[in-house]
Amino acid sequence: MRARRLPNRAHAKVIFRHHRSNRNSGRPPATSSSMAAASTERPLQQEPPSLDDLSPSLHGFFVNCSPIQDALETPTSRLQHKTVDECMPFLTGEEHAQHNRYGVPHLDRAKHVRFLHRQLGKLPAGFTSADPSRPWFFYWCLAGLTLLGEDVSGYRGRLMATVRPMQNPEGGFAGGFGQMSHLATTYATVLSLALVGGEEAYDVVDRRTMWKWLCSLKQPDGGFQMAVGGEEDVRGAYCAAVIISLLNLPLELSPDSPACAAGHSGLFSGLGEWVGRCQTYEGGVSAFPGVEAHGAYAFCALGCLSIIDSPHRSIQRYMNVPQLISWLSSRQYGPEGGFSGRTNKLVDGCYSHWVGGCWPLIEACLKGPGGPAPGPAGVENAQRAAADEDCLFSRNGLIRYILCCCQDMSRRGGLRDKPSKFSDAYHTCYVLSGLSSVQHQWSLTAARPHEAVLTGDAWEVSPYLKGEQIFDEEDRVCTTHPVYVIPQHRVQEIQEYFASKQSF
Ligand code: FPP
Ligand code: K
Ligand code: ZN
Repeated sequence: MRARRLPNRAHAKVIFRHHRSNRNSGRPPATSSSMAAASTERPLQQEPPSLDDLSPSLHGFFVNCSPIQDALETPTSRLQHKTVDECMPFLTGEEHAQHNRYGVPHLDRAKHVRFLHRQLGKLPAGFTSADPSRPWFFYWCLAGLTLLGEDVSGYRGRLMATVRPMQNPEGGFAGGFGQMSHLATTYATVLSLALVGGEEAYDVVDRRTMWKWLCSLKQPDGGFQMAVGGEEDVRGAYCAAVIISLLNLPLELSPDSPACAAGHSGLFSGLGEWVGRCQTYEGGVSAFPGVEAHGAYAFCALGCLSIIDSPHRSIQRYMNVPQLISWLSSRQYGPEGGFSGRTNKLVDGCYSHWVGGCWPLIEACLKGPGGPAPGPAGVENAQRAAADEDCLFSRNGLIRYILCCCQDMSRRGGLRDKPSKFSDAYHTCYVLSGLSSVQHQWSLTAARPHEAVLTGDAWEVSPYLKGEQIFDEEDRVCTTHPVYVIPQHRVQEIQEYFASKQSF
């Protein structure tokens, strides 16, 4: 019997809503002004860093609270102050048994690795509501382990056996046997298969039915529905572009696609325009045209545009880049150093990826393959900033938020949204992806000749070494492709395998 379920929303908040979200540390929250006093009372293995130690590497913006304070108190401003108070003792090193002279603790690899392996095993009953998201857990854990330098190919057999029954005869993967195919679970499954690697893993995917199913999701306005009859949003645009380009699917539309009636002839036709319509008056990107901009959707938009053409052409063509940069820049908060997902909301470790992961794509858009691309007026200032002062945000501010505030240093391990939240697989994956991106420098070294082809873009990566390094070298994590968020060689392997296949 086939149980029809509503398409599941991907955000982990939904998955973890039954968990207690606030942990009472049994200690009154420290305020920023009580910081100095508190640090002299509590003996530490090392003295907390002085502001002089921090200032060469961190702008004052990340050391002190903003001198400009809005006098109007609202629930929003109270929550923001509470978050600063919660983070401060972690940012100064006060909360950490060990830290370096910048107040930054080590990345506790062993604990995070153990946490992720545990999340791939049998989970407690509280996770039943997360059952339709099982492919997400595979992706988050396998991607997280890979970022920590673990070999995940040993999971190949188990993964193949688990996802095989989740593939539907109509194409695509569901979150479980007997459920409906969904773009998010299909995306997570395809990436998981790519992560474990190997031809037998790639061959689990039925590419012919996958192509047919994607054609049925392609809409007359150019976008993609997440499931047949489901919502159409920018996650769909990104997931579809990732799946199509990794599996080397034909770009032609099947004549029975709902998009054909509107004159579209290809899976990517009208997609850039549709994504462009999701840019809001704030400069950010919303789930679909007309709603609130959110960081997760900015990444989906830029990722999708970087697949349908080289980013220096497609992002410039479909987005107002100066406005997007202005909105992305506003996501980094001081003194926390982390990113928020939207205006007037709080920092959260997962936006280290959703927002932090936008920066390499923005840089590629501004610089193009070797040298600035000609762009509309207003882009030049940003180009100059990206060219000489290495980046458009504070790398050290973000690194400090991640290592100081996002690690669960207890036996549990794993990474988290902020100190008062529990770690989970979703945050572990995306905090580590963000850490990887901020610790490395990506550049587009070659571009495809024109948008009609998908191959030819070459991305190069090196450790980011400019300026003062506030983390220890052993805490640099592995690299991950800025568009696909799996290692570059895994992207290449799956693409080469399917490129070698003549047809379905
Ligand atoms: C708001 O949550 C979160 C969203 C509106 C977006 C969720 C989407 C994703 C995480 C990305 C999905 C991407 C793919 C590739 C499927 P909130 O209100 O709890 O958080 P906030 O206060 O930080 O906005
Ligand atoms: K959040
Ligand atoms: Zn989060």
